[in-house]
Amino acid sequence: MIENMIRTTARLRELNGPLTRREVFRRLGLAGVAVPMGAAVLAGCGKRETAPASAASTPITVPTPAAESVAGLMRLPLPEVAPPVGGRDAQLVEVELETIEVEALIDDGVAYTFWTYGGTVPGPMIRVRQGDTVELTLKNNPNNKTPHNIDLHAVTGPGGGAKFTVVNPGGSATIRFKALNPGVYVYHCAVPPIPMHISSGMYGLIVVEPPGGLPPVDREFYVMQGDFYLDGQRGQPGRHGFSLEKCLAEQPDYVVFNGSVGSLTGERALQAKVGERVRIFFGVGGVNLTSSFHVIGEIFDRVALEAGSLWAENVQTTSVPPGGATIVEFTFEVPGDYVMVDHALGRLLKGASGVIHVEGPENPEVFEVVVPGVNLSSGH
Ligand SMILES: [Cu+2]
Repeated sequence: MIENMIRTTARLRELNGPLTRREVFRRLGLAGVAVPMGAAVLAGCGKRETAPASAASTPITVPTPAAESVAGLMRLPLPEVAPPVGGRDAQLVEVELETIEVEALIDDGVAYTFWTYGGTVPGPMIRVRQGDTVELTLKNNPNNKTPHNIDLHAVTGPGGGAKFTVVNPGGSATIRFKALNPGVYVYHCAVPPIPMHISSGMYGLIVVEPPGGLPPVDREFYVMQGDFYLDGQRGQPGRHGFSLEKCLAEQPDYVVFNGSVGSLTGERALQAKVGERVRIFFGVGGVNLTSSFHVIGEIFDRVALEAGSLWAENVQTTSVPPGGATIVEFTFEVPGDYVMVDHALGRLLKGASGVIHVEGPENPEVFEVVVPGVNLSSGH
C-alpha cells in the first residue's frame, strides 16, 4: 500500500512536468513524510531550503543550518503484551515504572526527544485482575531533566494518582489502589504542561481483567496511537523538540502507532497465522486526536466498546478518543498483509499504519481473485 502511494507520487510528478520533488510533496501534503515511504523517491527531499530574501533591493543571506546528526539513534523498542491474569484470586500486585527521557527516531532521519515510561511508547502494559490491590512505584530516572508523574484511569481517587506521584529526577513515589472496575484503561503523565508530556510519549495501558480472566485467544497485540508535534518541518532531518504551538493548533507532524512511523511494518510487523483468533488492546494516548481504528480487509468479530463491559459484534471501524481504549477480536481466514489504520486516512500519510502479516493456506471459499486488475505494487 505504501509502495502504491510512492508510485502515485511518482506518477503525479510525471503528469505535472518538471516540478521539483519538494513541490510535489508539498502539493500532496507529503513534505517530509515520504522519507520512510521509499528512499528512492525521497532522497534529498528533506534538504533544508534557504529562506527567501525579504526584499530584492536588500539581499539577505540566510545560512542553511546543517542538520544535526542523528547517527547512532534508532527507533524505540516495542512494548510487550503482559501475560494474561488467568483464573487466580485477587491479590496484591507490585508494579514499578521508571520514567525515561530518551532521544530516538520518530521517522527515518528524524529524531525526537521522547518522554517515556520504561523507554517504550506506549509504556509497559500493566495487567491485573479486578479486585487486585496495586502498589505502584514510579521512579524518575536520575538522568532526566523534568519531573513526571502518573494518572491511571483505572484508579478511583483524586487525580488518578497524579497529585501524589510527582517525582523529580532521581526520586520515586509509591501509591496503592484497588482495581475496582474491569476494563482497559489509559495511564499518562499529568505534569504541566500536560499536553507536552503526553504527546511526547508518556502513556500506556493498564488492563484490568474480570474474575476468571478474558477468554483465551491465539495472539494478543498491544497498540497505541499518538499524535506528535515537532519543531521545524515534518520530515526535516535532524534532531527535534516539541512544538507547543502546533500542539495547541492540533496540527501534528506525525500520527503513529507505537512511537514512530513504520514502527509496526516490515520486519517489525505483527505476525499471525490463518485460523488464529487475535485480540488487539488498542488505546489512544493522543494528546489531541480521536482514532477511527480499522483493520483493512477484516471485520472485528467483537469490540469492547470504549473498553467497557458492553461488547458490540461485527464492527468495521471503532472510535477511540484520546485517553480511551478498546479491545477488538477477530479471526484471520485468509493469508496476507492486513493494515491497521486510523480511517481518518489523511493521517496515513503522517504515519498512522501498522501491518499484521498473516501466513497460511489460501482460502478461496472466502476470498479469491477471478480476474486481476493492474498491480500497482509490481511496477510499470
Ligand atoms: Cu511527564
